[in-house]
Amino acid sequence: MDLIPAPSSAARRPDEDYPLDAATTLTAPPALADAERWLRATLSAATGLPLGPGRPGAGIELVQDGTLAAEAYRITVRPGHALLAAGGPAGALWGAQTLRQLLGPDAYRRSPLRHEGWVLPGADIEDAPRFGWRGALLDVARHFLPKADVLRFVDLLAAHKLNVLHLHLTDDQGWRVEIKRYPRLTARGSWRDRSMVGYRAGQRRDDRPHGGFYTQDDLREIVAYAAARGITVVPEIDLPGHTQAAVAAYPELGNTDVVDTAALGVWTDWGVSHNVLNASEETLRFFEGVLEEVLELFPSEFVHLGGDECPKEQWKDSAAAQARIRELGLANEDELQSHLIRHFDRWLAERGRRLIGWDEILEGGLAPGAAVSSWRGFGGGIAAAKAGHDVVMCPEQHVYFDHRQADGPDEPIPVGFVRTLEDVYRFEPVPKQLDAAAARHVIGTQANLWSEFMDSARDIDYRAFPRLVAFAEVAWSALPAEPAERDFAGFERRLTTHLKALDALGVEYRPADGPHPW
Ligand code: TNX
Repeated sequence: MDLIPAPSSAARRPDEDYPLDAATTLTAPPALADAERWLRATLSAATGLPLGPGRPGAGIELVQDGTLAAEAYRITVRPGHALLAAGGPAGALWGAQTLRQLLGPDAYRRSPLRHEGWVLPGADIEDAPRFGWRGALLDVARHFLPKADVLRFVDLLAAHKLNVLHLHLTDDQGWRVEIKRYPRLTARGSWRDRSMVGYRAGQRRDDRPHGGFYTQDDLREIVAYAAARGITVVPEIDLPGHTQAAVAAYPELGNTDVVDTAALGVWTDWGVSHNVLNASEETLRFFEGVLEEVLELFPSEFVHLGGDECPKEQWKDSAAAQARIRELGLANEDELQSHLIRHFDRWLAERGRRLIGWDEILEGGLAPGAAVSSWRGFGGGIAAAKAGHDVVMCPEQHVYFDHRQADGPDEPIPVGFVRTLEDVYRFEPVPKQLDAAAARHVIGTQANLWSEFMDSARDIDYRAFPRLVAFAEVAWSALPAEPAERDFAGFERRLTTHLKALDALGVEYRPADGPHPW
């Protein structure tokens, strides 16, 4: 049956196949309407079968089973009846994805190649995820990704049972979220003079302007579309560094006693800009205003406030920043950053949300309720988990998919570490240094797609796939904790079938025998 990610258990019953036809029905209780709607729309487009409404006990039937966890499901396929029992709406959506996979690669097309021969193989499947946070980050700040491509990426995440889309919405090089009370953030902050793909890697330098942003309605649509597929969208508003686009739009946010921020544009270089936020009360109020609108758009429990790579030079040189440090009774610039993060940690907690930030937020003292995205290796995540903070493991050495996946000269842009498909398959998110209690704080894992060197959905497909398939199995399935004991050859065999599904979906993954001419 070649299922990916591998389910907890699956037994094939060759004598119990269920051939589908025009009379096959699809039934579900109202609580599982999202899964029912997705399954009917997707499978009827691919097979041409109408899958009209039916009655319990026959056809494809979705039911809720209170004994299962919310994301867990069980599938029993017998002639004339395919029963999908799920703990809750999410479990039903993951089970629905498995039903599509059981029908084979052609079930991933959007128009039928044939109208007959659709067979659900007789089977007993039980399944539940290992981690509750199975994420992918899209960096839509360095290069804007049009809404239609984001929605397509959501479908691809769902197809792999990944359940968190972390949207990196703001950075030095662009501000991508409409904020009604501060229109210049997008009017000025969403465009820059150069697109810069390949700049520094020396391959392609493009002096065309680049930009774009999502309206609030676009984001509401993305959030709802993702939710109907089991995916939570976690927004990131990066601060106090990675903020030159915001400072260019509103110069009073910067360190005006050190640089002429009114003369700044949106940054047209990679790396980290020194033009960071000032830490005044006015700046805190400004970002509270931003976040009020962000909270209205994104119902996620977690809100990501970045906190990474904030150069402190301007704060060292700024009389205003030094006065602020004294006024607050702080020791240094690191503590000033910590003060900002703690402020927003409290602010979010008062509104029933939780702050998550990159592991730099550990420096200068971590806000009490904050969770950490551990990106500079495992160290930050280990320290945070031991201190009782929740952690999402996304070490750059393992799951940065902007990094190249082979060491040949033909790879499109040779940046970062080489991380092959096999490396990703052998990535273990829970470090051995954690005892059982601390390990429970590793709430999940995430693959990050930074977009300095990607300016299209094609580029993202190439970098993300097939590694995201291996990552999905790491995040979902109960693989041996010891990476060497994982059956990579078995995964590769199942992947052969799955790549046909990706072909049917139109995903331009990196072929095993090397890149296409670039
Ligand atoms: C580090 S991960 C960054 C990003 C870059 C990425 C490039 C993190 C918190 N910061 O800003 O895009 O490396 O791989």
